[in-house]
Amino acid sequence: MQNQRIYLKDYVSPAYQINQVHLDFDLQESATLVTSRMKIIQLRNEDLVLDGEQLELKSIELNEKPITDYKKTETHLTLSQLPKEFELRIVVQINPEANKSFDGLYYSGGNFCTQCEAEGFRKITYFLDRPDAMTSYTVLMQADEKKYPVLLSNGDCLEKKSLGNGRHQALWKDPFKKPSYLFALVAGDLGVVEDHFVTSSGKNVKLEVYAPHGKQARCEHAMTSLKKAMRWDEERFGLEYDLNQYMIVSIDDFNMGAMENKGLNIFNSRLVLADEKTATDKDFESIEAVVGHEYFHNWTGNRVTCRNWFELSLKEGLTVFRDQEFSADMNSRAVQRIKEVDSLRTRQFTEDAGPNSHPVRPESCLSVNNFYTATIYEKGAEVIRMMQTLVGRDGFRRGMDEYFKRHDGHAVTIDDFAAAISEPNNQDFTQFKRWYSQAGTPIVKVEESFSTGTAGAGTYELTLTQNYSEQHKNNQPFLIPLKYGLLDRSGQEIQNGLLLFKEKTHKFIFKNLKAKPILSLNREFSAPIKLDWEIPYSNYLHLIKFDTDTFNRREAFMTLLTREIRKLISDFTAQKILSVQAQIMEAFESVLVDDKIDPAYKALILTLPSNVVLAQEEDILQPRAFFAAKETIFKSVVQHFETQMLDLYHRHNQKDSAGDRDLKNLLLNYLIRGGANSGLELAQQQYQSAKNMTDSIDALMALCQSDLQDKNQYKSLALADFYSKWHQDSVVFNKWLNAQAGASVGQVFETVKACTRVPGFNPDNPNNLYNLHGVFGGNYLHFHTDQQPTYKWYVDELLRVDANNPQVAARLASAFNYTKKLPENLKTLAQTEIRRLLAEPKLSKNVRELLEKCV
Ligand code: HT7
Ligand code: ZN
Repeated sequence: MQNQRIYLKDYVSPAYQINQVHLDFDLQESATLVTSRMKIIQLRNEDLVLDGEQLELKSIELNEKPITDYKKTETHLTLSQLPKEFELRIVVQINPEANKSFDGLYYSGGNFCTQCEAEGFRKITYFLDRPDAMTSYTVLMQADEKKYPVLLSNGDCLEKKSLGNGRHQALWKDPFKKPSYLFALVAGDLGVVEDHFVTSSGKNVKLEVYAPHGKQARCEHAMTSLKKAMRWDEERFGLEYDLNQYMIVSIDDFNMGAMENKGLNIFNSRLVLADEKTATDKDFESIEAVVGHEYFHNWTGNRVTCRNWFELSLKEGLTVFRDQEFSADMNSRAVQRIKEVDSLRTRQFTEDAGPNSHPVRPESCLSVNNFYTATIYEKGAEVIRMMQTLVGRDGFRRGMDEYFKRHDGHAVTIDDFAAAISEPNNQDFTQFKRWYSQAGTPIVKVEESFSTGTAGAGTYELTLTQNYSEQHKNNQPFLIPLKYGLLDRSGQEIQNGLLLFKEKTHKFIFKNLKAKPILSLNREFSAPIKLDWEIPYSNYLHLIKFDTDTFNRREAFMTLLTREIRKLISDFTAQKILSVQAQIMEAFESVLVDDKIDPAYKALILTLPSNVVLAQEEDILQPRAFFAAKETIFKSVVQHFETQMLDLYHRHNQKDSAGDRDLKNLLLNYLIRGGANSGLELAQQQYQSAKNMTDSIDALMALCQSDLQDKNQYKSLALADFYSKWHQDSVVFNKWLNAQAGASVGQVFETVKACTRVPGFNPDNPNNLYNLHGVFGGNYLHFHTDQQPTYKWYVDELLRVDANNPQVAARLASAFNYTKKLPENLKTLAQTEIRRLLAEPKLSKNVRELLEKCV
């Protein structure tokens, strides 16, 4: 049963409907009693099969009479010969304190809390734990009055009273039907920040952000973000909040980012708690985005939910698209789009090129928890964005209105969504929907030709061909919407528009042109594809200077750099001397000296492509070659432009925006990696004088990347200082772990192991594990080595974590995604360890499903 594959094609709707459930929690740390009273009707004459795991069954009553003729397995409870309509009362006992999976009801930092998506509710009580089973909930919880003064659940609190015996209770009712994955409960001793929001129709909504006492000041940014999100959803999509109260609770032990439980969001503390001293600019940005994301789920996910987990992208892809649009409206749209695409390329393109490639709507799985991928989320969002491009912004709004009109209160499919968008816009999405069913990143080959005519009547022919990688070679052509522009030699834009590229090969013809234009293709990254297109250096330089599309202007720089780095990688492998071509320095200069470029945008232009993105194009992953190639670029830039860079650093150091800090800290990194002693001094000064966490951690990170002779021991002093300031802070401490696990120099493996032994490190805490183990697993240079037993240590740790928390172990297992691309010696070492892991009989299906494909 445990390791059985499930298939989308096998979907059948539930045979029973639980109309109402009343849950009664008697909360005790190690022995909580959960009593459920369900009003159920039979829809088909079949057995009732309820999901339930790790539950100690105490009693079952059918219409108030105890029954004993049921079948119980480790995962299900089956009842037969039931009437058409009945009430079922089930009592179970659970142990929240012993639950280190952070799934179901668990105990963290002195608080009870829940995580039910995707299948956590079955660890709380027996139920139809599936998203298409919608039920009305009331919840009565009782707990120790002193230890747990705050008692929260979904919806409205109808009553809260003392029981006079040191315990108290609260009764909550959620007026909306919901699937079990949206259930939530919190009991604890928490501080709160309160505010309110008046909706467009005049309803006054109480807003509350809960966090440990003393951390309320760090909740203000989350609260402001929430209010912005509420207003934005009204303005952009006409969607108003529907309950009287909206609560956010910050928890330290949380497997993912946050959870959109109806009216009671539970958040990983790193995505709530922020002030200048403790959070970076990037943290502030993420908090705004994730608070928005969870809020937007109230309509896209909660009011309209998924029929089953194969349809997960229905809510996640759409909600990521909505949070990206929110961030674009709150910040710089150009910068936001570049960051989205960088993340897509780093996370999703890699996934699609690796052993765990899957379509946005997968067709089978072992563990539904493995569905929470970049493909479902980020590629899912790109597919929605393409829909908007096809029907236009107003058309998309029309479609969204139609979607809620048709499906509010229901559990539906991606096909239902696509129909709601396409039909009111008179479009046929049949071909377009291949984006949901076919995996892989299309590779579009670009060929250009120009024939000169008489008196400005030249013809430009653009031939596009769709190709797919070997593992996706059976794909049928996608409908690819490509925004484009044509520039002339003086940099003027001649025309722009949208090409609908539908066939395997298509020739687009542009007539009446004076000369061969310079093409800017896939503007704004209108389709999630790769371009197979080599253009002369001079064209890149032209686009860097003149493209009006900010995305493609940076893209030209990035492509130019990627080409150069790939050449350096191949030169390194061939043991040639590495040197950077003059045109690259010309490109750097043109950007560095251009004062008209916004600093945040300039920082993005100057950022080198990530190793994971570079690795996608290499057949064999040679960590040393990647490192050497980048080092060569850094050194060359610093040799040419150290003075200009220092000047720029100081100019932006005097200003105080996030963009100024981005640029200044990027320059600091260049100076350090480029071997400039000035960089080391600057990093030390910046660390000492930092007034905010961005400057402080970026200086520390820069010091961790330095291989300059550090006679004053700046690095170790700064690390010791940071540790002593922050090791008791559960959020900030992660930055210290991250800086060391991601370092490119020093005894990184030894340091990582030492970090697991310091006070402050919690070996069960997901954030600690992601920032230490996860970051080290992504450190090409120090993880992939035959000089030290890094793989053995990592597998030992995976086994340890998996025994308690398979979801976190599965995320950490991604370190082995590239195994098949490693050089032979490393591949053998890694696969030996992976096989040892797979031989463990108790290994979770989460980890097994991912790593089976790496050997
Ligand atoms: N919908 C939420 C998903 C989530 C989750 C899934 C599996 C295990 C733990 C989890 N915590 C949150 C988050 C979101 O996308 O909004
Ligand atoms: Zn989500």
